[in-house]
Amino acid sequence: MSGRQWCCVFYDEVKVSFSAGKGGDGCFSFRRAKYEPKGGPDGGNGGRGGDVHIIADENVADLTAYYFKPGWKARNGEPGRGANQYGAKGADIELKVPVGTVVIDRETEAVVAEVTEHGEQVLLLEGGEGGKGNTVFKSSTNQAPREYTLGNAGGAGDYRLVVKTIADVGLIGFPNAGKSTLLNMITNAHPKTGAYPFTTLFPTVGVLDFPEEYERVTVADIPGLVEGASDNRGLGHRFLKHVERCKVLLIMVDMQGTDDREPIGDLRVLQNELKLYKAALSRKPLLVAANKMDEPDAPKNLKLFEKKCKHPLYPISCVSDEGFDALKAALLEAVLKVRAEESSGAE
Ligand SMILES: Nc1nc2c(ncn2[C@@H]2O[C@H](COP(=O)(O)OP(=O)(O)OP(=O)(O)O)[C@@H](O)[C@H]2O)c(=O)[nH]1
Ligand SMILES: [Mg+2]
Repeated sequence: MSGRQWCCVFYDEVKVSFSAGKGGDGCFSFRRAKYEPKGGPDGGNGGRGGDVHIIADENVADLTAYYFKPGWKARNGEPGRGANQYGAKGADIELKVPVGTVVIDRETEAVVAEVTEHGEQVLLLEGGEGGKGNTVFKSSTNQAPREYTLGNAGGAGDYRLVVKTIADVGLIGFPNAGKSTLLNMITNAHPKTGAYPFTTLFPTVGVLDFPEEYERVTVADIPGLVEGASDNRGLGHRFLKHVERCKVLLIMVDMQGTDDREPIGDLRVLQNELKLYKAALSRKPLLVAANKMDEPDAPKNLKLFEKKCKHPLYPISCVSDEGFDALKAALLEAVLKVRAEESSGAE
């Protein structure tokens, strides 16, 4: 469930149980006043139970709060009282979750809610209706009703909360390919980089600015994949869910072939992992960045790679920032194309 980076733990999937508040019971009461022996019914209605809302908040980074406190309950409605006093409504709870959170019912595995924009709110569970006090049952033929009803139970459920990162571009590659280095250089994000595998242990999203075009493209650095990731090897497929919503995929390959790796083999393995995880991922527009072009073996490897790579290819170096402009322009173009397709499809 978690990855360690420095002292931080990142939770992007947790099991929780939520319940809305029970409605307050209706009140059974008759007015009692001096010189008024048959005061008539005055039992008030119970208040509604509190609702459970999910609200997307961009300031919430992950689901840690729900890992440590998996059970949440809205307040019950207050019971009605004599003198026709209605019970107060139970307070709602607004559960703040990261943007991109999906709520899955653990019993049916159905997606019951999803929040994809900051501030988006979904009513997940409704509080129970309050019971009716005996005043409600008064009629011309029933002046002294003895009926009243109890409050209804509120909704409840066991869920799985899953965060799926929302970014335009998903940056994928083997550990050490230089993904985080690129994100550090071209976006405002600063994920940790290092000359050892699995430096990055959770997805980081950076914003790539295009001031002249008045455009912005978000790029998610996905922790290094390895062969068998879709089968849960390495950091496993748990991070592949973070590319499901990306519009465009950018695979980064180490063109130096560090540690005797073969660049074209790396590309094939990564593409295969995406396909094994979900066939739909392999239908997304795919660009390839050939990184570490400053290294001695890179030009020779690139020549072979170019012949076999069937996707738009951008040789770059994060040491000299060679090729960045072409790569950035290509990313913008690919993202704008998908955005246009999506908005024409939505019309
Ligand atoms: N020579 C050279 N080294 C690079 C280049 N880009 C990144 N590196 C180095 O490669 C190593 C790995 O870089 P990271 O950015 O941490 O790699 P990553 O793909 O994020 O790795 P994980 O987080 O483990 O998946 C670091 O030592 C970087 O300095 C490059 O263009 N040229
Ligand atoms: Mg990294």
